[in-house]
Amino acid sequence: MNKFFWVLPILIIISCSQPSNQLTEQDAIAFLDKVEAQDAALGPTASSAYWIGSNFITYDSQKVVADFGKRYQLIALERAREAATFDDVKVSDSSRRKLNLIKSSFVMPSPLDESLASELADISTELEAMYGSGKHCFSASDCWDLEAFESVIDKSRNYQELLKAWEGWRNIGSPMRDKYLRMVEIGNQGSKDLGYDGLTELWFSKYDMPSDEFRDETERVWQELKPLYDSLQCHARYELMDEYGSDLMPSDGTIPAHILGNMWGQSWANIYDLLYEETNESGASIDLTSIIQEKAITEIEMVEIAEEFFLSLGFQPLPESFWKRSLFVKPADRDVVCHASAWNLDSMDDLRIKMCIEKNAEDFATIHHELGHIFYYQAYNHLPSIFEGGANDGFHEAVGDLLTLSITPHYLNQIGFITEEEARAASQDSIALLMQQALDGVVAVPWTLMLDRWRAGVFDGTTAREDLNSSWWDLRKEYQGITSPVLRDKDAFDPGAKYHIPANTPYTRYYLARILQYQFHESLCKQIGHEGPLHECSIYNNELAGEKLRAMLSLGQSKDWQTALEALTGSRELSGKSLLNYYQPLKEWLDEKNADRACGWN
Ligand code: X8Z
Ligand code: ZN
Repeated sequence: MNKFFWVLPILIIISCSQPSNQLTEQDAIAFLDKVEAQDAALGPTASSAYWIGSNFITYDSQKVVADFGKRYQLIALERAREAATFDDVKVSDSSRRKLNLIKSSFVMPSPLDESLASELADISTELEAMYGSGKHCFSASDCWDLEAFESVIDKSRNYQELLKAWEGWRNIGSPMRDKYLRMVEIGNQGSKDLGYDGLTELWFSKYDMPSDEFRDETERVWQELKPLYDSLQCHARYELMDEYGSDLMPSDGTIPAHILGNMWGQSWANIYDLLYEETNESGASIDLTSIIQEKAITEIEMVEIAEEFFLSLGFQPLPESFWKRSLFVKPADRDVVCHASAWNLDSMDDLRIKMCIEKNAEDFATIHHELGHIFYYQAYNHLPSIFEGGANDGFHEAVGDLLTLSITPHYLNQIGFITEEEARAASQDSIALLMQQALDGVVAVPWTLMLDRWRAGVFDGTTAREDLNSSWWDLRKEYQGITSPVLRDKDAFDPGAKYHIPANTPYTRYYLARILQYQFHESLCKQIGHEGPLHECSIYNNELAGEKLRAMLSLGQSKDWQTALEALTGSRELSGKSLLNYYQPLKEWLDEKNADRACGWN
């Protein structure tokens, strides 16, 4: 055949289609401008609707939230579709990043279908409200909410009383089960429509690398940290065995989940006395909860103290509206989502936190955590709205946590919490301080990793419907060496008793934060010339540390996270080394303690 016969028609098609509808970089810029304008117009009202929905859980507020949820979902899906039309158009790096962010900015997408979007919004809204207003009644006049159950779990040393509270709260999970599964079904369909394999791929594709590679990275770092966690788990198990007796301890090397001083066993700070003080007669440990209570520091003062830390680094004071519009104390007369959160309502300076603060050390740390989000917002709110976000979600979670590493005895003396004498005594006992930090920071590592491992299995179908709860406990055992104290009912849904499951908040972010906070800390401490052990370094009052931190925060999500990490630390890699360096003295102490113990679980 004459070659011109088939070449010619193609040339004609190409030349005909060009002038009328080929997209250009100008079109992409116009589209991105439209998205920005839409965000500015719709964002603040939607945020107010969500704020009301979380602050006043009522029939009507949930209707409004579900309606906004549906409408926003449809808008975002239309945008993602339009963004994809620029896939082959040559645009600047910055526009390309914006287009990619628009295509992947979903947590639980529905298909582009009014009725499925509506069903999904109804279910998600209902699940979060079920958690927020969750109560378990032992009798008609004896109903307990999460905070009531936590007041037992956090403090009691009575095995049976603890068990009753632990099981009591988990009753709220089972009614969520079928709704959760339906939500996942719709979310998977929506993810496929967006070009992903499903929700798992969507969730793990947000880290500037292919999802499989990211998963391997998280696993690599976990293998670095596991020996430290394992030695802490072993020590905890032996000390708890002393407290509760070996009859009550499982023989497989694990710890029952309800005696760790926390509803989910995710921080063991409340059993610090059992794990350190009782056996070491140091007497010099700092009990922040007692200090806060003895000094009669109010909830708002706790927030002011945390704000002052940020101001000492050169951040701008929080606006008047923050103090007026935030929720600091649990209201007595209505249901609210008490789980702490930070809000950026108008991408300018309407910044708020919502928290049911209790006067204790745990909430003092959580306040720093929340203000970390707030000052991140403040640092990047000058950027185009598409770039308003953390370098990745782990960075957003790590900022406030970074500061908690600087709450050293010397810092506590500087802010008048303890005397110079007490600070000196506390500094003598570095294991006490490291143990207190580890019961939060090290304990969180496997927990924050296993939670999304569970979700990944549910999302991609490798976990069968009937194994939903047993796979949760398999993973808790595998990663944390923690087991359920009782056989769980066949329709139990224990993941539902943890906020982030019904609320669909991805959790790998906290895993990343737990690692990044030490990378940030070690690097800043070096840059400000700190010499000596890392746990003695505080960046409080250090302008240079503040500048370095702000330089990274103000990038928002305009650059990949590796570039942001490099800006602060000089390294582009997630690494467990800084965490291990920080806890090195504790690891040695634990190894000595555990020398003759049978560690590990099967
Ligand atoms: O959910 C939170 C914050 C809000 S972003 C209070 N955190 C995780 C949790 O409570 O489970 C902080 C630590 C981990
Ligand atoms: Zn957070």
